Amino acid sequence: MAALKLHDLELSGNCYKVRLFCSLLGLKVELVPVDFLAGVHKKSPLIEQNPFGEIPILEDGNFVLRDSQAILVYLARKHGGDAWLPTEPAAMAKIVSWLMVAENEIARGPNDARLHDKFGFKLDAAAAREKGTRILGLMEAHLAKNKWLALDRPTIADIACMPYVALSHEGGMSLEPYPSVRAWIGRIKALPGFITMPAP
Ligand SMILES: N[C@@H](CCC(=O)N[C@@H](CS)C(=O)NCC(=O)O)C(=O)O
Repeated sequence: MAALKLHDLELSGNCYKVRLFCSLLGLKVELVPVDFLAGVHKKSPLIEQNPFGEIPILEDGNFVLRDSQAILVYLARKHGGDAWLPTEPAAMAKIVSWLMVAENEIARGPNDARLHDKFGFKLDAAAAREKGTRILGLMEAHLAKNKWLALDRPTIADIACMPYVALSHEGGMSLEPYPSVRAWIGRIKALPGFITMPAP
């Protein structure tokens, strides 16, 4: 049995980034599907594991961790040495700056637009698409000059930011105007161990 257990939702980009990173690291992880529509993540026992009422939740033995970015940090440092999250101050800070983008601009942009369009969440879709357009433009400019987001190699910055950017079309935002962003997604897809998100 795998030591790692992930409380998971197939269509969640936040869960997918954890599944993807486990695969890139060659880690076995037991997936525990959460009945999201039934609100299982809002009830005991999951609500005790994550009082925020959200998934993903990772269990590593007795250690329980919420938040996809925090989970990437944990797995990178526990299993990846310096490859995906080095501790050299400048490198680490650059990576963290992109983890913040995943949680802020991307979450409130393409992710919110998708939640509205695909899952019927009551969100301001126009505002989400405006934020989405801004961050996609910023990423396009950055990736026109850089192969990867934070360092000259893939890091957890790329894994944290990619899923909801790649799913932008599900929130009514085409990636057509962003060739460097599309090329970057292609480079992530070419990494050994890459797995896709299941088709909806
Ligand atoms: N910051 C968290 C956000 C997690 C999150 O929003 N998860 C969604 C699923 S993708 C969720 O569980 N939402 C609770 C709900 O809408 O009831 C992370 O990165 O893991």
